[in-house]
Amino acid sequence: MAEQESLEFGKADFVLMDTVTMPEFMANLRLRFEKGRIYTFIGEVVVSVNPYKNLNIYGRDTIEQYRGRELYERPPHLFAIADAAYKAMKRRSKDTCIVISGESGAGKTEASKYIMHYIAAITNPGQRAEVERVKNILLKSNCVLEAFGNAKTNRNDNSSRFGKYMDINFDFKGDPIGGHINNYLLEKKKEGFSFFHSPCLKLLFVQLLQGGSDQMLRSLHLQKDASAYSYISPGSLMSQTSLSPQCSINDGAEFKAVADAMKVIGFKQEEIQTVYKIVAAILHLVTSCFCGELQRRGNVVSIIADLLSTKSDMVEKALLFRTVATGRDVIDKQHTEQEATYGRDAFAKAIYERLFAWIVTHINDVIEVKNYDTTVHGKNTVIGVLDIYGFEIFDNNSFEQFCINYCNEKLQQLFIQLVLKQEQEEYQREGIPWKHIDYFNNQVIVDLVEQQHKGIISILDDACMNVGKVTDEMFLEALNNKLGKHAHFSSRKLCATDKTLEFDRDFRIKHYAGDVIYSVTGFIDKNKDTLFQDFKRLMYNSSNPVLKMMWPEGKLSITEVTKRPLTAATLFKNSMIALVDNLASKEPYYVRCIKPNDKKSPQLFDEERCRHQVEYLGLLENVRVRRAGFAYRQTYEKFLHRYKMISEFTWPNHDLPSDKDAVKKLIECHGFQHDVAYGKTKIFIRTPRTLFTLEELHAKMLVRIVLFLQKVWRGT
Ligand code: AOV
Ligand code: MG
Repeated sequence: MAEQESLEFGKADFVLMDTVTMPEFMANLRLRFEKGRIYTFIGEVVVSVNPYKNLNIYGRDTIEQYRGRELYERPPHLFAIADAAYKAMKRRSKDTCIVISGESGAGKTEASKYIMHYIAAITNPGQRAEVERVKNILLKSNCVLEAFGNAKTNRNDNSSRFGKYMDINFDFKGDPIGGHINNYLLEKKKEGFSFFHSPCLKLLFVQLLQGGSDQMLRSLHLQKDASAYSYISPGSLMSQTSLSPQCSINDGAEFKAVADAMKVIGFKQEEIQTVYKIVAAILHLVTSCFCGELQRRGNVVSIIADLLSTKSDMVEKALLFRTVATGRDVIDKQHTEQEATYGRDAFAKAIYERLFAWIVTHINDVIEVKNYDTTVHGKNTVIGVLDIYGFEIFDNNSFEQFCINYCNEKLQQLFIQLVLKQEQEEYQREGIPWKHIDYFNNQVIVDLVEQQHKGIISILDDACMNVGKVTDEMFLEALNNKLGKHAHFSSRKLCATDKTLEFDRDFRIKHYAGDVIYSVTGFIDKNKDTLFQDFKRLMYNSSNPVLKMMWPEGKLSITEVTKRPLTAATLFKNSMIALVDNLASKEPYYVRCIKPNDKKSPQLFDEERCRHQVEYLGLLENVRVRRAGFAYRQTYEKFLHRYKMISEFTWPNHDLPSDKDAVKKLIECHGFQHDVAYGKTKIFIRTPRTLFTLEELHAKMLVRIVLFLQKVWRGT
């Protein structure tokens, strides 16, 4: 349990509440928020409330206070959790992970950065150059990935539009020697715009226009004046990003920071050039119009061709035609205007997605652990940090929100499995008297989305199998038929009186964190995520080696492409299942982030909004399980192995009938019997303090033994 700062700041650990009730929980959370104490423990879980203001609590002096200390010795902080994960990894050679969850704008990304910052600060005391290099890249990678993958939404000004799981590898000394980043589904398009439109890219464009030198902009065929691009409305570049004047000024500096970070990471000058060429090409691409327009804008085509290092006539052909194989013949079929627009948008999206993936791969290449010999250096261990897009509800929710919210269901399920379920099951298995604590198990919603054959993703994939025939509305119809009776699914068709839903467009999922209405519009297209093969070949034939590398499958000719690729939803589902398996294989530490209000205000503690989050995150249940539970457990055998030297009854060996009896004797002779319970195979210790005392006794005894042995050797 956390050291008490002072009661004026409320309770540092919710486990210390007098009664475990919602009003008391909320009163403590509010009091601490108002006093600037944004972190509170629930045992080893950190609850964090976004302060929406800069607090002076992340500096060097604070880091020193947490370094190497036990979790409960210092006031709650992200650093305490980071240190606990680090210690577990170092002391016990355990792979650990820190899972940061909470809704959009709750403070996950900021938390992940402070955690990384802490780990970087406490490692490599010997200043080894290679370790410094790796640390530097790990830290700088954030800046680059955020520039390409974050955006302003109406929930968060710096919203992560991609999920990130970063593994940091440590050597036997506990210093970072490498890492690996996995990224998950990048949102490429916002609903409600008739042209390709990505909020992340917009920010990049603005940065580029503000920060790029005149010469650079000229080479990219861009004009410095952003208003020149306003003709790409609806939703013009500037108005939709709603950037304030201050923000625009910062974008110049931001541009430089990103360029510098790319250099530090090891991107070569030509590669950085290519990155900007691609960004510019996308901008030109989305501003190009079609058919007669395209001819008149021949200039745009040649600009795109120049930026992508390919030929104008090939770009034009890929935009206006597609190659189809009919039996043995291969013919060029001209697009309708609609097809051409679709193709162009898909192309722009795909270039952007490949660019992002390439950046991640590039970072991974330079931080990959190479030449680590475990036989010489011992085990290489890992701390994983997960920062993903939080649960979100917009006015118009589409395929991306569906994926993002499903991801949050998976993470909530993992929390339930590891913190609420397994814990209680273990007490039961061990025969420890235990009153079951109820909680809402969201597995039912996870199944609704991902179950084979019956889940929403399967139904969507089935719909996508019927090429060109099935519309979004028919997909909704299939959902209605198959899921009509599901308690967490509804649509207007099924519930005619529900006026919040559109008759033939919407369906609703009752998520663990709230009801979300999804519009089916675009589900099929986004799931199929088809890009005409012609674009892949166009890019593969680029004379720019970086671009060529991004499109390896462009090598195949039309007659060789046979396999239907997995759909976007299935790929996402598979990546989520793999992610959860990976996290479950590690020792998890949790940060549960809460968003105090929807106004980004540092003052306002919106009681209603906060209570809702406390409820759906299952925090009260977490306190109950933790409070009734035990901080530490160990098999009798292992426990004896470590502590037998602190009792005359067990040292060097005991003559009691079983290890369990020996442990009982040991515990009683130190007077800890009121703080423990004896299970079938394990001893359970309620408070960390007892364990701490046992450790002290163990350490003292070691000193005595050493002194004794020295005496023996000296023959005195
Ligand atoms: P998120 O990652 O949880 O949302 P962020 O970490 O981006 O949310 O936080 C949103 C904003 O809140 C930040 O840009 C900061 O202005 C502020 N903030 C968060 N944590 C702190 C802190 N510890 N100290 C000061 N300000 C903070 V999303 O990525 O949208 O799910 O997808
Ligand atoms: Mg984020």
